[in-house]
Amino acid sequence: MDITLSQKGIYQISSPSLHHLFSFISSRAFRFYEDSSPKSPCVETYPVIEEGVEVVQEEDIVIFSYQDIEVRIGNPLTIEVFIGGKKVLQAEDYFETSGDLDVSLAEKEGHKNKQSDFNGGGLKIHSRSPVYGLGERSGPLDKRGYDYINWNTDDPSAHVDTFKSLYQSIPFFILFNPEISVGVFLDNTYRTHFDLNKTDPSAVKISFAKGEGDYYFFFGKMDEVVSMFTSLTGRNPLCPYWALGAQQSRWSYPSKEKVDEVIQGYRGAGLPLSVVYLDIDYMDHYKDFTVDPSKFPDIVSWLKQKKDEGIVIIPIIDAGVKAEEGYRLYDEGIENGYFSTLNGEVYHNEVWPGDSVFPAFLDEKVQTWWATHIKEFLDLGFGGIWNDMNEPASFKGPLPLDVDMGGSLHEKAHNVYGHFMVKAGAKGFELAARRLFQLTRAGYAGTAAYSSSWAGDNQSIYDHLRLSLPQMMNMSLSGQAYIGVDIGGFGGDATPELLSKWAYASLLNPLYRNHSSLGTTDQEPYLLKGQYLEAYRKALHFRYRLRPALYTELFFAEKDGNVPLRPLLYNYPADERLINENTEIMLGKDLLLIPSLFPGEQKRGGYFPADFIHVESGNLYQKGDHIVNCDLLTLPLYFRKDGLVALEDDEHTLSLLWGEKEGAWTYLYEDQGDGLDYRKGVYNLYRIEMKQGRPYICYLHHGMESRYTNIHVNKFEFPFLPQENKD
Ligand code: MIG
Repeated sequence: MDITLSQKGIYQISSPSLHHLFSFISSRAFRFYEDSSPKSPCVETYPVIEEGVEVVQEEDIVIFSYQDIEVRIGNPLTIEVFIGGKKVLQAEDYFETSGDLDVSLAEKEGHKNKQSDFNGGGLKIHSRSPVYGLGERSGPLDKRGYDYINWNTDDPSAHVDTFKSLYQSIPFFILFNPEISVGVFLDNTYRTHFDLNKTDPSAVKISFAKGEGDYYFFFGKMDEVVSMFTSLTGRNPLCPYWALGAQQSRWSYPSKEKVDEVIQGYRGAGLPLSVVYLDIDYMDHYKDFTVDPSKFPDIVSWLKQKKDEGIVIIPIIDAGVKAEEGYRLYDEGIENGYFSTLNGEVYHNEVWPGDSVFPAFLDEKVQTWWATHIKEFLDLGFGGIWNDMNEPASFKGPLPLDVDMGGSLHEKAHNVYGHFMVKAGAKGFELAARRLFQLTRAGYAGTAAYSSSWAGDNQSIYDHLRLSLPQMMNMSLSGQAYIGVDIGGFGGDATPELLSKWAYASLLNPLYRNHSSLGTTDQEPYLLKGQYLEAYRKALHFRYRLRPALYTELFFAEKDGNVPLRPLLYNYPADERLINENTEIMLGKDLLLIPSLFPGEQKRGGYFPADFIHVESGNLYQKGDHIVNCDLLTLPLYFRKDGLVALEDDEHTLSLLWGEKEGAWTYLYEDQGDGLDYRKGVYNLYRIEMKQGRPYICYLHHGMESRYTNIHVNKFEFPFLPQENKD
């Protein structure tokens, strides 16, 4: 084994089996990677520790130490990590094998073969710890016992627990420990396979089909691990304030009359609304960056009119571009060689517009070109961009693995195709000098820096209502702050009960969007009747009040890598009861949602990790198990008795949820709601603290006149009567 200093702080380890580089990023993070690792799609630069690293070489082992962390790398490959003398990680080289059973007959009968193509390399980590992260997945919060494949996949059938892939691939997970959790990020964009204590209950095995083992390890409390991961890979920039309001979508609202009808429907039913999406049918023959003038005549003045009415319109943009001479985007792309190629010829497949080609998004020139079109489209008056079909999805079979997507073949580019599409899109927002607001279906680690995500095509089934909680929590723990699912479910027909329960269960999701597929029953909330309408309205009204809390959480998500939507364990890591709590979710440190997830349910078990107060009744629930109301007309939301939550009653009035704890405090962030001036300091950040029954407001940053002129304590529409819970 040979150790040399390759660059300042970066050590080369060479032996017949090792050709790796090592560097500390901090005393709680390091990178260990093959020296042939390519440029990362998401990690730009990071601080390499140059001073204070000690390197000791023994026969077949090298020991790197820095402050209280010690990393021992052995040959053949083993990795052991000690912090303060305590072992926190043990791993070794791993090659997934194919097994030697002949599976050909079983395959003929239709059984899937279990042979592995993940024999490019990998790592076996000795661990029995709960596992979180991995981005958007089906299955429970704690991923132990499951295995997942990182390969962005558009599968419209109902996502069930055994699905191995969905639209996004974030090859990052957290091995939870209340003191020192371990974050592992394999920055390899080829197909990768993560077996989380499935075939071996004492090990997590990660392997890749091709490419290099490029690993980052992070150590610390769960919140610190996520924050280190996002500081490396990128964070959601703060969304505009309107993005926290109600959003309505459908495949499709085919004309401006229909959109106006939806807006009127909301208004007429006393439901607030902020955003309406235009799905593919607004386009002229599904051509990106076109608007069908027969359906949306004079789009610019219509968009202006909507804006004045307080409604933001967001169009969908698909990855596949119609192959049609005379269509500007196609012609420009052909002329400049901007489309993906196979054997030197532009590659064609089929998507919505029919014969289609695929921008070579991995090429920077293509990104710049795409950005100019995004800018032009935004300039018409659209408020954001909804990116779809960017796995990329295609109708005539998957794209061959050797399609060149911009200097990178499909097998390597696949998992980052959507990532680079939205990176290009984000450049378009910069050109237009607009605050970023994009949604994307596909993504990789770090995609959050360019786009927010929704969880794709769920269905109008209770299973998916239940899935939404662990799915959001794991996406959150994978570094995605602004996320949501289609409220009411996309595929299938939502019953009124399911729809209104979904409105409650999504209350804390930053993205609050009702969306539904072509051919399904209409599920706009104003079509609901009686108690279902009342329930949805109640959810929406409270949601609007929650916006300051959501905004503040999202501000800190960008600034510090705070996780807005949280599993309860994030706030209460010592409480083992919470390791696989799939039916409750928190926003920040003080808000807890315990929604109904079953039809017909009126009451359910609720576990309170501390003393909480129901926001409507004022009932106090002491730490522990309780039976709570979750009928249609009860808001299933609680706030921490010792905490403080700032709600917005109207544009100028804040009201505080306060459980009468002296010294309870919260931060509050406020800015102009849109635009980029907040980056130049035009914002306010307050710390509000309760002292002797009164709120004391301390400016941490004072950059503009506050729009809040009134502040009430405990005064909001609902009666607030702190009292012992009698249930
Ligand atoms: O597969 O544009 O996930 O939200 O409505 C259909 C039509 C293509 C998939 C998206 C969905 C959207 C739909 N799209």
